[in-house]
Amino acid sequence: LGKFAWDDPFLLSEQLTEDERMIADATRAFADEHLMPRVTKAFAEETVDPSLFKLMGDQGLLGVTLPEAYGGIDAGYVTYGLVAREVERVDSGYRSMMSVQSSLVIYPIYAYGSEAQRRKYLPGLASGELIGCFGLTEPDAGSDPAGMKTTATKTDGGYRLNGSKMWISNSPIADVFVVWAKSDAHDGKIRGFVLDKGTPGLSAPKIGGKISLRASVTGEIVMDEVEVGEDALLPNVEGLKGPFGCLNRARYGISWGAMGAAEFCWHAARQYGLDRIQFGRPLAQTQLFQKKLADMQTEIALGYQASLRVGRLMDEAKAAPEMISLIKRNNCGKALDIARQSRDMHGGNGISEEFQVIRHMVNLETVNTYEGTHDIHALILGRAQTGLQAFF
Ligand code: TGC
Ligand code: FAD
Repeated sequence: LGKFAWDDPFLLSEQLTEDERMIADATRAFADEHLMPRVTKAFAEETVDPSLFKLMGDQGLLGVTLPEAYGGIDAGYVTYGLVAREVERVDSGYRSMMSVQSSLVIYPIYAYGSEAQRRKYLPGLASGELIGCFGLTEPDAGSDPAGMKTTATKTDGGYRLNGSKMWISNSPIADVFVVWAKSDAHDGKIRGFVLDKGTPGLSAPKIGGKISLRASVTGEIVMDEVEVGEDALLPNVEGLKGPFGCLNRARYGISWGAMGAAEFCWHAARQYGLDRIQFGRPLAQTQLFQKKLADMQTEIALGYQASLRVGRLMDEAKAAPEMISLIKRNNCGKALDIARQSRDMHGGNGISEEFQVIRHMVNLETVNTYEGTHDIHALILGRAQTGLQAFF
């Protein structure tokens, strides 16, 4: 008979390669040393430390799937997921900073960019010397990005961009802006552009007052007659499949990351229940408490197995977007439930920053919403099994 490890019920670690385990362990040590000590203050003060990008870059966390020739570590999607898990165990905002840089900025420049664009941007983005952001969402186009109003108008030597993007991670501190716009030179189709900070007409005001994801900065991108050359256009993709190709990767990483946050909350609830005595015995010795722990353990174990399966398929180029919708939706929804339960199981202490679970809980509200809301992913899965479009 096999031995049961309560904290690794399906022996996930045995399903990883030696390299995957090594990078996951190194990332956990990095997160404990560099991220955990900063997060409570960063969240409380709603400040982001841009030097974290350099630290993450030095650790190899920003270019996990990028070939070495461009500054990456060429390590595959399972590794990318494991890194997201370890970073989000500390805070969803830190994972957000990292996954935007990796999946939403480095990936489109690598996959859709010219060789000159790759050489210009990728090494700096992978090392964290440059900070990137990804502008798809607009004030009037969130779940329905096809409704975007941002335009690119052909000029003599390039394009003129007008429009605004909303809720953009990293934008106030970004050097590199990947933005999506409808281009009149391409029959009104959506095209990607790479803009540099400091270009006249380009600004990125911060959105203040967030009660969620406060350790990651979020802003707008305002483009007021921004003139760029032909070399700003991402030449190798057209239409919504451009941004969605990036989102597939980020959503997959989020499925691991959300489980990392949930895992933190589960372990915290277990420890709290062992330490806290009420009615003459540990809370963890009550049936209700144990049922909640069993539910957490079950959902997290199943969630990781599903993400691992999809990660292996991604590494074999066999993953379908609907598989990613399934795990993004499931793992974010379950993680949010687990964080709420853990908050409750901590009683009054559960609302204190010291015990951290309420920070994860409010962060996961964002994680359940961005990159396709819980319900939007249900509609993607509903369409895939009925053949019927229910978005409109
Ligand atoms: P639809 O007609 O379904 O598709 C339009 C075109 O796109 C292609 N496509 C995909 N390609 C690759 N991967 C996917 N997952 C794809 N999904 C669709 C599709 O084949 C088609 O191509 P073509 O060549 O035929 O034109 O599009 P729709 O307009 O009906 O879209 C419906 C819907 C709801 C699925 C979609 O719009 C959606 O997913 N909405 C959610 C929006 C979203 O996720 N936004 C995320 C913004 S970025 C963000 O949140 C970053 S936060 C990061 C952080 O801080 O960590
Ligand atoms: P809406 O689309 O208005 O949705 C509101 C509600 O209506 C949701 O519950 C939704 O599920 C529901 N709904 C919508 N359509 C339907 C339908 N057809 N049927 C049934 N229900 C429906 N975007 C970027 O481009 N880049 C970023 O870096 C980025 N970072 C973000 C960071 C943060 C902190 C946040 C909060 C958001 C970020 N986003 C980013 C935006 C994010 O992707 C959007 O918020 C998300 O896609 C939802 O869009 P929306 O907010 O406009 O909500």
